[in-house]
Amino acid sequence: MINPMINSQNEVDVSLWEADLVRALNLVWQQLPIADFPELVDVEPLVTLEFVTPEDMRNINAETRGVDAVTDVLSFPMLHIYEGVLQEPLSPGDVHPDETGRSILELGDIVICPVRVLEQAAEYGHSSRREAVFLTVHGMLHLGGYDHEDEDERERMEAWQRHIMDQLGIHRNEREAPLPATQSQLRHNVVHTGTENGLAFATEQPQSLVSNTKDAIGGNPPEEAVVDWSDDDFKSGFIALVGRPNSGKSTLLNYLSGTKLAIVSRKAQTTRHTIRSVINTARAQMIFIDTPGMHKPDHQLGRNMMKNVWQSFEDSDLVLLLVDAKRGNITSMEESVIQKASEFKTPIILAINKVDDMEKERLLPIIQRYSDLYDFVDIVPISAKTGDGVERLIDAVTDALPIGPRYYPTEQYTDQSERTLAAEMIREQILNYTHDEIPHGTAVKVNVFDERYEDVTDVGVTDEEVLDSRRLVRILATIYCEKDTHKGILIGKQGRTIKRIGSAARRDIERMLGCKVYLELFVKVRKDWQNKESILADLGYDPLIF
Ligand SMILES: Nc1nc2c(ncn2[C@@H]2O[C@H](COP(=O)(O)OP(=O)(O)OP(=O)(O)O)[C@@H](O)[C@H]2O)c(=O)[nH]1
Ligand SMILES: [Mg+2]
Repeated sequence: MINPMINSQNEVDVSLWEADLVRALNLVWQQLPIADFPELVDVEPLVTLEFVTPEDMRNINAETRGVDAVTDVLSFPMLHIYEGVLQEPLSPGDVHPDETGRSILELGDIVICPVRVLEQAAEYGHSSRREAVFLTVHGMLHLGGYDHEDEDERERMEAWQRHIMDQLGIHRNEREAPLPATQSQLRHNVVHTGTENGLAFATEQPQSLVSNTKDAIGGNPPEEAVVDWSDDDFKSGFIALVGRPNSGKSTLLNYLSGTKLAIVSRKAQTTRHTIRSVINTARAQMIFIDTPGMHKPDHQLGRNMMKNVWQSFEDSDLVLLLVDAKRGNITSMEESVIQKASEFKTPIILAINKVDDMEKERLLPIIQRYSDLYDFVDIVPISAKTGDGVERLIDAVTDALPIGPRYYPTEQYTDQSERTLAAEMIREQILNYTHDEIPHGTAVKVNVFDERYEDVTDVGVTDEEVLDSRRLVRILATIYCEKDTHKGILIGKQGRTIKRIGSAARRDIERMLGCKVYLELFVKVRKDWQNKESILADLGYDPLIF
């Protein structure tokens, strides 16, 4: 347990924040892998929290970083930790006894400028408590070796930040009075407060999937989620997200849902099965269906994937065709989408994606080419990565949907189980760490998903309370590949590759589940598995019946 040393030498009384800041420090610490380091079991970690005046902050910033400006938070780690993992053995001097004889490990200092806290809270329109906690979480993640030097690191750090804030139940839309703390209450709230800007995802959305994935779509609505949409103009419907491999469908789905439901990679044909995500706004409920990229299949897996694309599309109220702006040419696949949609009289919206990565002048000719081809309901340039244009896309989708009921309670925003997501997160790391034909020839099956809970014996505990008491999930998974040589590559020299895949996947899965994960991976060869219906069915890659 971190019992921070707090030094406050400034004009703002920080005592009101203290309890929350201590909670925040401990929540971050408990989730860092280093906290489980056997040598640290009996050691007390120490963090110093310094609250300084703007002048002092400017001086510290100038002296330590050469930046002559007031800033909100600075961190000074004492240990060499990278993303929660100690990078070198502790030296005897790192742990020292305090006056009561306890062994203390100094993690470092977090320096905060409370005047900046108040200014930023006012600027962002949320409580000063939220701002102070946010900066403390940020500072503590730095002490735990998280950084934002490059894009990937920044994404991981921000994901943790959101996750911790969510666990703390301190949300961005909190004004000075606290909002309900549970995820279900928050999501309930998001839908209502969403009228401010019309978009649920634009307000802070819980990062963790824990309570959402627990009930797959189709379960009974929890009572508190029943909202009376007695609005005659309320829209709803199913939207098939289709397009070539790599056009950014899964990136868009993740952006819309505010969390990671679908894995993403630079390699084509990343998505293998359809994934539903329910997006609630004040005006509509949209069920987006991410589909595998459209391609000419050369094995049974690919044929099943394509069957699912066409099936999801036939049952949809709207098709959202995504094209990559950098590949402005129209393909025969896109032409068949248009033809099929016309047969079914399903409207199509065209989204031209990745506009963040192209010269603006190139956009107009692409729009022209596509509008000459077909009378799309709308053509919207977007960046699924930065979110540019997505708000306008949501408006266009809402306009094009029929008047309809809310099909799903706001509690449920995906049909993906935690087990499936865990398997996908392992596969994503295989895509990251291997090349050539290996990523496409592998599949992942979770064989064991064993959850350990603290004793929750109270009568009437909620699902969220049960999930909060989950301490560990033990996952055993098998990676299937096609050849012995592939198995060797997946394992790597002295098991290095499989270790990397495992530890990166474990971190992602921990973030998703909100608790510690023990992950063990096995690699097995199953020749020609992509053509064997029974294995495909076992892996969940059979054609779906909608
Ligand atoms: N610059 C930029 N890159 C993007 C954008 N959207 C997606 N990407 C990148 O494009 C690549 C493919 O993204 P995915 O979301 O996996 O594409 P997909 O359409 O789901 O691909 P399949 O599942 O293979 O059909 C990834 O490297 C993404 O990071 C965007 O708006 N801008
Ligand atoms: Mg995809």
